[in-house]
Amino acid sequence: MAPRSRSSNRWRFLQLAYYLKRPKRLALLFISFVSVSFIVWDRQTLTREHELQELKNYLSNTGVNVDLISKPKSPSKNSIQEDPIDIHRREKVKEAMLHAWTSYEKYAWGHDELQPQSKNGVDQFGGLGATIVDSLDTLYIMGLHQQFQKATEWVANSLDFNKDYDASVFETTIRVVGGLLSAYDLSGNKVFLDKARDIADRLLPAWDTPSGIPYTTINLARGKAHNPGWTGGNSILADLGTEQLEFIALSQRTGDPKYQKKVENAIFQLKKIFPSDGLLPIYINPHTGSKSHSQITFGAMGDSFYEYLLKSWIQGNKTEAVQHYRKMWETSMQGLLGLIRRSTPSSFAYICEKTDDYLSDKMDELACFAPGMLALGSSGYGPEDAEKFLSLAKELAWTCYNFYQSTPTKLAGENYYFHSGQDMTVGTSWNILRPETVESLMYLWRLTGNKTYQEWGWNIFQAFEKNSRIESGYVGLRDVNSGVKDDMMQSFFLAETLKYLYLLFSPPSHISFDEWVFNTEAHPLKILPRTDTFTGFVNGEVSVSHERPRRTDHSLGRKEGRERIVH
Ligand code: DMJ
Repeated sequence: MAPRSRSSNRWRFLQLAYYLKRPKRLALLFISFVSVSFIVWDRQTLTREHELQELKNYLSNTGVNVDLISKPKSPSKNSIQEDPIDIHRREKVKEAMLHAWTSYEKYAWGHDELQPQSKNGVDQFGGLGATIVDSLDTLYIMGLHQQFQKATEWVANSLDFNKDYDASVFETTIRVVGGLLSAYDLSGNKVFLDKARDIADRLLPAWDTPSGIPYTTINLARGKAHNPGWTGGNSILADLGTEQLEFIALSQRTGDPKYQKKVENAIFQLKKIFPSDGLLPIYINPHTGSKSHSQITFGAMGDSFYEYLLKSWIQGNKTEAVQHYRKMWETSMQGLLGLIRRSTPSSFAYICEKTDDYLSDKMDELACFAPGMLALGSSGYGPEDAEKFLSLAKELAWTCYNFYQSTPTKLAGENYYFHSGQDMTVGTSWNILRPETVESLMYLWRLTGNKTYQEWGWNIFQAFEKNSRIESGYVGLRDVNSGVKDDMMQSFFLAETLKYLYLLFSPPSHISFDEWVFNTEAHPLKILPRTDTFTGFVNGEVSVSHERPRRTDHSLGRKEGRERIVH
């Protein structure tokens, strides 16, 4: 008996009853607990601030002017209310980005893209470090500071555009000009703006055609532009109509209207030939400015022309100067309604392609950006049309999600055919890590608040993790039925797919639609006051009077942008 009593005596301090009988000791214990917690918390804070200060000192010593994302002064409303599942999923996506980035860093640094199986770098864009430039804003938004810093140094010291290379004007604009401008808007580091101007100046001669419709290809070192043979000498609708956001943004930030004039002139040329249903064929003749006989599609070679009509209106603050964009977009959306059919037996809505008067029951996964676009544009309509287009957006998103769900790997093929009684069947069966469906899910989730879209996005993310992740990066699939892998990590996987997924699990106020507009490569551009006015045509060219915004350009909301970053 004696030993048991000694032992219970020894542990009496751990029993609640002991303290309930001794209130003074209870009070002392409580005070000690609070003091120790405070000391530990304070030490951690000091250490973090010390690290931040060290990094700041290092940056200023190396002459790099980057604003670091500041630690929020107090937890934001959003972080308090956030769903822990969202936080967990966001972290998983961030980890995926880190895996993609470190693989690229290890095996392909400085090259355009990584071939993860061969562990090689390849230069499909002329050797402009496309993955680095495309990833800058994703790294920034995800709070991957060290990686962003290394990428910044590469841009400042190694990015060289003087390449004897025939570059795609479209790809270079959306990835490089867009990526640099977005990094500038987020960080305020002028090196990005200077580089954006350098590459844009090299692209600009592409617009020197009799009609002002740009050529699709230009030699970056020599400035010689042309259209490739396979287009029959024509320019491509999605190319010539997807440069407006970037070049307008560049004019706004430099105060030089020449960029904006070129790209807006192309739209005014299209306005002259714009049909009553707002649907243009994919080939436009740059010499005459007329349509060439070809297909109408919301997929490859047509898609982002429609996206930029809407987004140029949003970028222009929906002001009088940009009303024509909205009008053209609404006309095109009426035309889009004429391309919608529903499958049997499950009634999936899909967007047909059209040649002459013939509709073909085929839809590209690329056209899955359309649900997001429709949702984004729906609020500019009156209540009835807003409801109609939002509801179409939801239907199309369901179809696109089923492009993924209907395959054994749960990843979508490149395009789908719809046959009577069979719903959808995969046509071209590869998957190259494209973003369009998760892009639309992000828009729909933000604009409807319906968490179902997050669930769909999470399922798609898990399918990428299962099928596309390998030890040295992420690869596409040669076939979504068999799961056989390819050997390419597209830069848009880091620029778009992972960024949209990350934002799908972040509060909508992070890079909010009220302050930012995403270019077609998912690079957010800050919406600035549109200070110019369209003053008509002079010698067949658009004339705009342009005033540089009074406040320093990057100060407009840069701070707000930083405060909304999710770490
Ligand atoms: C991206 O480069 C852009 O989203 C473009 O508008 C379409 N193709 C790819 C992604 O699929």
